[in-house]
Amino acid sequence: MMVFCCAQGTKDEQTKRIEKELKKEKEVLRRQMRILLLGSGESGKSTFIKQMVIIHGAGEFTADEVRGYRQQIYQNVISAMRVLLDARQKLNISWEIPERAEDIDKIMKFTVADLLRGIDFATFVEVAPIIREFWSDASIKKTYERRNLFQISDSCQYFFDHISRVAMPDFQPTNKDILLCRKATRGISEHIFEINKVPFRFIDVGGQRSQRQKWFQCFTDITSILFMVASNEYDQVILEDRRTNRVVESRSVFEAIVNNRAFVNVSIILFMNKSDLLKEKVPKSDIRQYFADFTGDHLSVRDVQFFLVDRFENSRKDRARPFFYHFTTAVDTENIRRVFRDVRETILEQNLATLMMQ
Ligand SMILES: Nc1nc2c(ncn2[C@@H]2O[C@H](COP(=O)(O)OP(=O)(O)O)[C@@H](O)[C@H]2O)c(=O)[nH]1
Ligand SMILES: [Mg+2]
Repeated sequence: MMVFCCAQGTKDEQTKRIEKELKKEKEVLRRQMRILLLGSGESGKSTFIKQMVIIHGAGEFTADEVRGYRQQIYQNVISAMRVLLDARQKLNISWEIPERAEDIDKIMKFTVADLLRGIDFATFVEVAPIIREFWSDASIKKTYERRNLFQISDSCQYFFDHISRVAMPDFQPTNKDILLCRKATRGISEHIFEINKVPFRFIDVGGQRSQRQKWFQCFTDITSILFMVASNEYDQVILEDRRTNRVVESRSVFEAIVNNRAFVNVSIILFMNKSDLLKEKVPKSDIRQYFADFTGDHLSVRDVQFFLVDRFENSRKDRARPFFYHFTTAVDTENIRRVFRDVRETILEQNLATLMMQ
């Protein structure tokens, strides 16, 4: 009898302990802000996370990460030059200095598999002078001017312009280099930062069509969604089918998210990103050629920005819900510091409002 009692007592204690722990875990989950980053490929989701590392995390990247980015930058440079060489030929633009054509194979010989495996310094330093020569050729510049016709990374010009520094044996990528470096996200990665004693968990996902079925796994217990749009993409088509306008694609993804019943209590914040690149593009590329319903001054960056925001806003079925948006430049740390200060307020307020309703 005595033994039985004791066992009973132990079991009760155990149950109590488990219940207490579960409660604590629930409390943590309740307190933790779970922020899901969504948006099509190359809109700036992973760049935003890098900014969180700089602003609210360690402040800098680890030696291992920096080494990884260094190789990734070599890869970015070679990949982009391959794309330009291929496009120059397809667009039939003649070389300014025809002898340069003799070196084409030295760049085109890299296969996609080589590039995925990673490029080491010894390999890069051999091809860097050739790439610099190519970049200085008027034909490659002309090809680059027509880049909305093909698929090339937004950051390649920056790295071509800095190729001498990048090719130095002691090249250490700066934060700016790291922010501009492009690496496609596969799968799901989570990053947690404590901001003013509140834990924020950011969930970063791949954005391309093939990656989107993985998004559903992250849809539970979300506090907020940051939806990224590359606003400079209005004259480009998507990589996946090379036909659909990138903004149209992005809007239809947004429409599905914003009207999803799973998110009725989730604050959705739109980031109209790549404002710096939009400013460069607006005077060169007339938005009316791609969006016939554009009214306003096609040379005004503001008009273009608000036209794009309106297209996203009017995809919402429940217009009574608040709509939050920001014009951002994800590679600019000061801009993101400022924007995220506002966003954090919105997230916390909306979260509180939801908790009060429960
Ligand atoms: N100039 C500029 N480049 C950006 C901006 N946001 C992202 N990028 C670049 O665009 C590329 C794709 O960004 P990434 O964050 O990988 O996009 P993701 O696919 O949504 O994760 C990277 O090379 C970034 O450096 C921006 O606001 N301005
Ligand atoms: Mg990414």
